[in-house]
Amino acid sequence: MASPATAAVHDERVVALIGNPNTGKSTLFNALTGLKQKTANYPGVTVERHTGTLEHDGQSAQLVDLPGVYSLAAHSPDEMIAVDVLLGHVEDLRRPSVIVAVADCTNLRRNLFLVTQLAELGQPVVLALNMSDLAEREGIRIDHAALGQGLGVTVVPVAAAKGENLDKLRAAVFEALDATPPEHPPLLPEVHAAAGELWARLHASGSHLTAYEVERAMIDAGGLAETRFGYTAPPALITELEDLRTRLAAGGSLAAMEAKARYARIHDVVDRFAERDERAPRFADRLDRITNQPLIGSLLFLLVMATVFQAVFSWATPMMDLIDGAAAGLSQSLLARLPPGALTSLLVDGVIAGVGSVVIFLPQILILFAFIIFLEDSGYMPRAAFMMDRVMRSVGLSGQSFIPMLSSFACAVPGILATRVIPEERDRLATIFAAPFMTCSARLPVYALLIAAFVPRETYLGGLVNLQGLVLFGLYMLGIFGGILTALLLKRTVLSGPTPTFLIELPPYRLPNLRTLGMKLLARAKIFLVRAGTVIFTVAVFIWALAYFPRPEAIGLEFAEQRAAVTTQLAGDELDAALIELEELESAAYLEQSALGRMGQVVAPVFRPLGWDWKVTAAVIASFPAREVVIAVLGTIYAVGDPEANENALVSRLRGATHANGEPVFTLPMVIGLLVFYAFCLQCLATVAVMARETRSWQWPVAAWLYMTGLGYVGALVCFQLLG
Ligand SMILES: Nc1nc2c(ncn2[C@@H]2O[C@H](COP(=O)(O)OP(=O)(O)OP(=O)(O)O)[C@@H](O)[C@H]2O)c(=O)[nH]1
Ligand SMILES: [Mg+2]
Repeated sequence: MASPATAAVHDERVVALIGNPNTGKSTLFNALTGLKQKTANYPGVTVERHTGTLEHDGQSAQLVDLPGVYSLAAHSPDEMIAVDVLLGHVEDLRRPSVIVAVADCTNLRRNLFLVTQLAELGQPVVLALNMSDLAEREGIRIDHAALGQGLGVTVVPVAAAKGENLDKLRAAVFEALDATPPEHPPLLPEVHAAAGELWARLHASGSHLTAYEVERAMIDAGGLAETRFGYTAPPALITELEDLRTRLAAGGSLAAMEAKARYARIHDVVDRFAERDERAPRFADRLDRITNQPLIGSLLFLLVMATVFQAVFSWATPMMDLIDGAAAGLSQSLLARLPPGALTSLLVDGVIAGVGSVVIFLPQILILFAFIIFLEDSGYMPRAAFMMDRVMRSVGLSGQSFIPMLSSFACAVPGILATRVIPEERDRLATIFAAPFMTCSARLPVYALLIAAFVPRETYLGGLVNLQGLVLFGLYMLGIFGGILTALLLKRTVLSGPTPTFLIELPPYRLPNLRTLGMKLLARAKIFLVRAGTVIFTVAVFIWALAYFPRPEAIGLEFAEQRAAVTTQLAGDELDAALIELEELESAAYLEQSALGRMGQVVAPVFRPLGWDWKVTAAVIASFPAREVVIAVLGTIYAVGDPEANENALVSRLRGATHANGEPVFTLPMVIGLLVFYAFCLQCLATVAVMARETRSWQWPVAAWLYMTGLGYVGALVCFQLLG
């Protein structure tokens, strides 16, 4: 029973974007559809398929962005996705009617390996020669029409990052939709003929594999196609495939024969229709040589990291003061205009104090992301991974685990998705476990708040290094060590296996495009603010209600009596001081009797050994779904408990918080313990969910949650008890 709407979606023709990794497929996808898939200057950024709509002259088609592949012989999960989409093996997506092959024109010969394979699939191919803006600088000249003729495809030069020539590409794609592709003579005629015969018999036995897949199964020994063949073919045909392969390869391998024949054809075409000047080594090449030296590279890496943390504190302050001032001004004017009562408290203590205390961290988050985006787009990421390969090897992993871990500094969710490029399941699981230890951008506000409140603002080396930045750096290191040691533990026990090899193509260094950087930052700011306006807003209001109600009448009556008593006994300044103290005591009494207060006091004993009072306990527990919520909750709890709501920022409220006996709650050992707790604990529902999806189990995420929460508790306990 398909409704007209779903029928329309099914009928829409599919256009697939495919090419080598890092050739700009996602950049092109974004430019053509207006969507915002992640792009960066290293291979393996896209690991899933994404769909959008391609429109031209009133026509439309479904455009699919795919993970990069070097050839149609798939080995890792992300490559399998790409090949399956091309062959039409995905349930809710028709087989592509047109293939848009994206190639980097500065690396033509290697890119054409895949392109010539694609041309043999039988669908029309449009070759988008991307990065054409760099061609001139690199001394490259291509005769596009002739190249297209030679390859049997339509060639359109484009510059996806600059949006150049996209209309021509659109026109070529829609023209190809209705065209019949030219015939391509088989590259290895004998193999092709043998595969055709084998397929005819396989088909008769009821298998749905295509002749092309049988040919690939024959050529790519040990690849995905052979595995598939093994699933569907009767044993006699499996033996026959192996016999045919041995006979046709004549002592070598069919894959090598294919490569030789293919490259001969490619060289022939490229030699005739493309030219490249000899060029002097560019600045980027020289930079590459320097940064790839182990010692200089490592020092540079540390320097880059240290700069980020300095910047997070020193550059953000003016902006943060501005937001802080605006929030304070807003609460003051509300307090002055509205009568005291539940509504005023909701707005001032719930919304402004709760959401405001999170929003204030926007500048710091943006500075962090500006650095991350710069590192990703410049091409530094895979180099860092390459350098860390040795370190990772010592724990049984390799540099391939490092990029997912670095991505987790933004957020563990894309970090865990990025592990799809890891072929071996054991290594992938160990990396998935390590990823949530990396300090994500949601931990940053928590660290920044506690550091700003309890670490003195001291600078050394003439203002070059500040203590707060140093402590933040230490916390990031703590996360890295926690993650790496966890991976080591796993690789030595349940996930033991050989250390993987690591191969990654180093992209050229590029100066990131300012417009792209700005757009990505804007997208980040939007994500952060939308989160503050929805999830955090809801939690803040909910927690405010729990902290505000019920309000027993007895408390009001008791304090009214006391107020009357002091008014008769005291006068002048003494009276004012006494009244203020009474007001504070009254707020505290209400808070303690509130629903939140009572619940907090029930759970508090569990966390008392860590030096936490019930308010901290309540805030930490409320932040299990999303860790940055702790700030909103602390903001609300301390605002409800503090009648001077107008000018006390959360930082000074935390400094003044005391236990019932008058001792300060936030002592240094307690704060260090709390920081360690946040460094280790898995307080993120989204991460747990993505772990479940990617491991296709509940055991792994549950184990990770118990392990990380336990580690956080013990870490905080040890800090408080040993340092206290
Ligand atoms: N100079 C220049 N850079 C480009 C162009 N198109 C893309 N880039 C850059 O190339 C890098 C790779 O772009 P992506 O779109 O992530 O590449 P991809 O092919 O999707 O990569 P994977 O998903 O890893 O396979 C990014 O840093 C882009 O900014 C272009 O036309 N000119
Ligand atoms: Mg991509």
